Amino acid sequence: MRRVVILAGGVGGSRFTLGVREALRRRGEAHQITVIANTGDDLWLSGVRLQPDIDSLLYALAGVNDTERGWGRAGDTERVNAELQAWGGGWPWFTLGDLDLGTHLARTGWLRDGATVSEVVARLNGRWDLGARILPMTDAEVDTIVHLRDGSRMHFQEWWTRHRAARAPERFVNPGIEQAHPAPGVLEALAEATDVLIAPSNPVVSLGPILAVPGIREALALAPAPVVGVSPVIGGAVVRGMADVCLPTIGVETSAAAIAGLYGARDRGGLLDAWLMAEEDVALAPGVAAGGIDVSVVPLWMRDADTSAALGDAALSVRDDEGFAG
Ligand code: FO1
Repeated sequence: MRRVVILAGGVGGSRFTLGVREALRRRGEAHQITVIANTGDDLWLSGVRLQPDIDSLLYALAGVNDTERGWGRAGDTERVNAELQAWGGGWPWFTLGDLDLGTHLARTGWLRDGATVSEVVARLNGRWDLGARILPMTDAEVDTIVHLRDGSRMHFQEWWTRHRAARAPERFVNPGIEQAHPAPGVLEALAEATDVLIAPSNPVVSLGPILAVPGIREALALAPAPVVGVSPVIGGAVVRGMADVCLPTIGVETSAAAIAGLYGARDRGGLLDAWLMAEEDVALAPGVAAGGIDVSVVPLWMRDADTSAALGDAALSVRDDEGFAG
């Protein structure tokens, strides 16, 4: 049984997870996929709890996501949102689709009834046959706050969707994360995994919060499986999202090699055994390898089911290599 654990944010994480699921299906191998998802993007708005990364994964795995817009449900309408905004509720720059609101209402109701975040996410998992299990990184509320260089601060979602990351960030913080615990099942999944994959998600605001939950880095260090990361940068530019605005806050260049360096080699106190980087960045491969990380140079563009499955297969192939087969 192949037990694959993926650490992921929203859109990049969803595409990559779909690719891994497709690769495993094509291989015909018995498998379980567990996605440990970022909850730093979560927020309260108009009395409902939103979980953008969890919902992106959920909708994408269920095949009901809006692929053009990149978030929300395909074919959604916005009647409730129009009415909410007519009342002056919500955020004028933020759209809550009608179908999407059904998810938020269900989630908020269960939370109000006393369910934990992971119990709620388990219920969301149960509606569709996802071929994967999504776990929140933690049950604690640790929403990402952006401290701007002008001295002000705001919720990550406001910075991202209202300001399109145009206001210079100084740092990103997740208040309370030092006291947070990994959600039930997270540490067990890492201990039992045959493959641990770090999706090509934003290293600062998607993977950063996951890795900041006390215990998760330690569990990665001890995991018996190889830890394989996938670069979110191709040819020196981010594939999607605005990681290039976030990386300077932690002093990291927007390059496949610099991000590999940020994660570091597992046998030198870091996270990675292997790093998948793009053909466009092949010149940087020797530098990454010199840092003690096995490098595979592969096509990283996930344009469709076939290219995503090929990338998923490349990530799974690391363990198939002799060194990790045990
Ligand atoms: N992104 C936008 O750019 N504009 C929106 O109005 C918006 C609404 C929205 C509602 C629910 C949800 O789960 C996600 C939503 N997103 C929206 C996407 C989201 O803000 C970000 O892309 C992610 O959080 C970044 O990972």
